[in-house]
Amino acid sequence: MTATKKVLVIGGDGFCGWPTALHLSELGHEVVIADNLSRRAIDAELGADSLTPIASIEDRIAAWHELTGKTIGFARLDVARDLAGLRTLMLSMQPDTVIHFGEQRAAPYSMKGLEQKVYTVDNNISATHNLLAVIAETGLDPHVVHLGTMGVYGYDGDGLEIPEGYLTVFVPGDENRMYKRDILYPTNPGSVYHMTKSMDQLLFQFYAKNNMIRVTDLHQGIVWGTQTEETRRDERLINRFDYDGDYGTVLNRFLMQAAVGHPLTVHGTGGQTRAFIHIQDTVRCIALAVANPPARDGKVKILNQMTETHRVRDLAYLVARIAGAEVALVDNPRKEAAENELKVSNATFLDLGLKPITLAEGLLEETVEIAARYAHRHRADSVPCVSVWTDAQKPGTVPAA
Ligand code: NAD
Ligand code: USQ
Repeated sequence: MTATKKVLVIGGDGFCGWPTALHLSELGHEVVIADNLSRRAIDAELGADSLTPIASIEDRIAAWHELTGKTIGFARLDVARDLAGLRTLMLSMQPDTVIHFGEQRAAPYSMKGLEQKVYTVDNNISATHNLLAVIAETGLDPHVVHLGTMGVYGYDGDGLEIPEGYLTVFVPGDENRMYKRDILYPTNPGSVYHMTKSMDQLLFQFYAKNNMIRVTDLHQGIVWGTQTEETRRDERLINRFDYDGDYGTVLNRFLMQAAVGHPLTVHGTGGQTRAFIHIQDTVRCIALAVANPPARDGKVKILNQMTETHRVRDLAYLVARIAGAEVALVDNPRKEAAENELKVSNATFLDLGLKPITLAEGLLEETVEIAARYAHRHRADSVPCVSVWTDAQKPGTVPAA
């Protein structure tokens, strides 16, 4: 039996946040979502939309109540800008756990231009810092669970297994003495978005040391899939499925492209190796993190939340084989290593009992249940990746003053 907790889910209307809120409510926790609905606003700005028809947050919550009798609270709140609102909510709710998903999470969007770079840094750093500063100032004692990213480690690996957050180094000193240090694994972000997640790590490190705030930072890989046990109970609970060039993650993009007969857009040679996790496992991992807060020892607990690694071109050929699509090698809009190796330790979640869903099991179901079923809703002009990493890749030259 799970101990019931009061859980505040910041960013609980998003792709990972919504199914997490439902799962925690299903487990008997008292859940409140705080979200400023910026993700829906960015869809409108980009002229993009979820492939799946997502209901409004009010309708989602009402449907969950109708089906289960359980209540999820909702506060429309910008945690990056409304410091007083965040403080009031925290004091009135007194959460045992705060799960922090509330950041701008698309690397291509963060590289689109001046405004998007500045917005991503302002939003993500202020959201994280406001939360930590409010906890420190009020003396509240929630366990903070943050969704970080595997991308903080960088992707120029040569096969060294990436540990869970910390690297033990030995530095030779005087008189043959060796000094041992546990340091944060050196960050090597590949986009402005990933850079904000690297900066978040320092904020967590400081507040854990200075205020003894208990923080679990989940370094998550690329999430694929759409539905979880809870979201598939009713169409009004359906999760979002991003496929556009900014927010669509690679595997979901390939599935949708195959469903509409678009060649699968492999960047460069497709030699990039990345870490992946199914959305159902995301939700399970977060429930495990909520149930297992770290000791109050001044150190952030960092877990790698991923289950498999794959090379992008292998994924493309796998999807092409299952769905009968063509593969196209397109110019890479990003600045990233053409090929990399990736080995990752995910020992903690496996030790806590996670039984991962593998690509081999889940891919066909996802193709039929979601990509093919909602293919008619896609907007063809949202498919290409138009955000580029360097000015040299942009057509035209110097912008107007
Ligand atoms: P998402 O964009 O679907 O959801 C984020 C939610 O946060 C949205 O509902 C948005 O409206 C809200 N939000 C953003 N800024 C806010 C603010 N200032 N105040 C209140 N709400 C705010 O993203 P997601 O895919 O659900 O990702 C959630 C978290 O998980 C992110 O922090 C992301 O970095 C991390 N993550 C995601 C993936 C992935 O593949 N989707 C992988 C690794 C890590
Ligand atoms: N890619 C293609 N074709 C496409 C789209 C992407 O080849 O059509 C390639 C990219 O060039 C990249 C790889 O696929 O090499 C992954 O791209 P992605 O968009 O799926 O993932 P990424 O930009 O890294 O971001 C996503 C989430 C982000 C999260 C991150 C986890 O949007 O929130 O932090 O995955 S990780 O990649 O482990 O850092």
